[in-house]
Amino acid sequence: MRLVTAIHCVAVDLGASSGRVIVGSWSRDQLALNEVHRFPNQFHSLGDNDYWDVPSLWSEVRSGLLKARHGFSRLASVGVDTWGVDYALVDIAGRLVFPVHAYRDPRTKAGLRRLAARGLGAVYEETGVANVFYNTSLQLEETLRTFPAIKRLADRCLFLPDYFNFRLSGRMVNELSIASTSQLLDVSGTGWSAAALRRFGVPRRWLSPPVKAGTLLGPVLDPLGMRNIQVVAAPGHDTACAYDAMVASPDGSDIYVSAGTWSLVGYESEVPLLGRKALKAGISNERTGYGRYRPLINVVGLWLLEGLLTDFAVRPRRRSDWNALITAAEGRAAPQALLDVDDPAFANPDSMREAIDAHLRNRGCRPPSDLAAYLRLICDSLGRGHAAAVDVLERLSGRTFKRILIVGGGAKNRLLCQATANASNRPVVALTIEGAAVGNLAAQLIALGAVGDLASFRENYGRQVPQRVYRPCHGG
Ligand code: LFR
Repeated sequence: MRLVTAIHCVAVDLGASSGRVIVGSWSRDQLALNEVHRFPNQFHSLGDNDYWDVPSLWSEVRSGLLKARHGFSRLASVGVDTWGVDYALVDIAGRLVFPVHAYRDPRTKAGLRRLAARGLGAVYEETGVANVFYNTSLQLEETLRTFPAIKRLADRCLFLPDYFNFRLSGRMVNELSIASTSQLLDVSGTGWSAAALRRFGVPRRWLSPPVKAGTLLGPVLDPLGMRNIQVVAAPGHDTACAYDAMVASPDGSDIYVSAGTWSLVGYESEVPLLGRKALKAGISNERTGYGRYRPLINVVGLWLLEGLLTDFAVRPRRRSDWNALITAAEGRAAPQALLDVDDPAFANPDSMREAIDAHLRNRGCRPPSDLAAYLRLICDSLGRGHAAAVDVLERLSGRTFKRILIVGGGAKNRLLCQATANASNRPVVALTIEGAAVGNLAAQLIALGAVGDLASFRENYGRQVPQRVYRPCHGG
């Protein structure tokens, strides 16, 4: 259908470091984006634990929706995506019965050690998801062990996008892509894994059979004053949305990097990538909102830079400030040694600068002298981390990846894109778009019947999306 009058949809895209509300207007097979609201996000530490400020997030979602309604007289729908794995435990009325922990909370480390002692292979065979300390599986296990009464108090486990969908529509559902980040979904179907639920002690009644992206959840609830807006279950996982925005070659020869707080390096497939080698390489077989597989590797990502900016007490705001910092970093000498981006010391340190300095000193290297030199070190190290992930995915899948497509904040960082091209010896195509929001909007447009399917969305969107190609260059 070639719409002439525009259809306006709202994407609520919540990231671990920032959130945004974007109106997408689709007409004549073109998507125009309008960011109406953006806000910082972070978790808060209290004692030994880390928590999300859910009421504030909800208040930002509402502010964004009000701004969207103010700017656009007819909004057709809204969809929500967030980072993976985190969840809210609620009673039957949707009231929070437990604080919402942030995934970097170290509370699950003992659980991961216990799991490792029993052998990590079984849970990987069941779920296809790599064993990392922040998986929902281990988080729920820790809560149930520490507070057994929670079993009675909670009626439902809603992943964060599910929870915001519930606040908007009153419907409690678990969406497939976000469910697939939990390490509780059966890798061979689209339902929950009975073995994994048993293993982690998670009550079956807390979860409902996952719905696919595009499910209509009903109109926005009355108190929000937007009754004519449909709530659509977008792919709830931001990475699934970002992958949907990849205007990839249909022959499957592209590999993706969604470069934000994390760098998620992966591809789409009809089949999961399993086995001992995949387990060892830390490959997670997450799902698209439509049921396909996204075998991917989590690389630490621009979280390294986030932490450093906090340590240096600077935060470039405008594009020009970022450009100045990147130009300074480009002028720095190549680092003596690169960071091993798999070092768990970078997961949630008190000071990222100290963690990086200690990591370098342990290897007999001097730490960088200023922020620009740290940025150079981070980009070169992430470039090598991306390349290593691409190589292992290529080797284990038996595919050939000719190009790397990058979306997210990292796509705007030319130093990172060039370092990735150089280290991987492949062209890097940077799509300087809000990838997650675009994939979220695509799901809404498909659900509303304005676009046939994801393939036709990508084909149309590919003609308009700004792309910059970085070619490998080893000239120093
Ligand atoms: C990226 C992301 C990753 C997930 C991590 C933790 O925002 O969603 O895909 O592994 O956050 O949830």
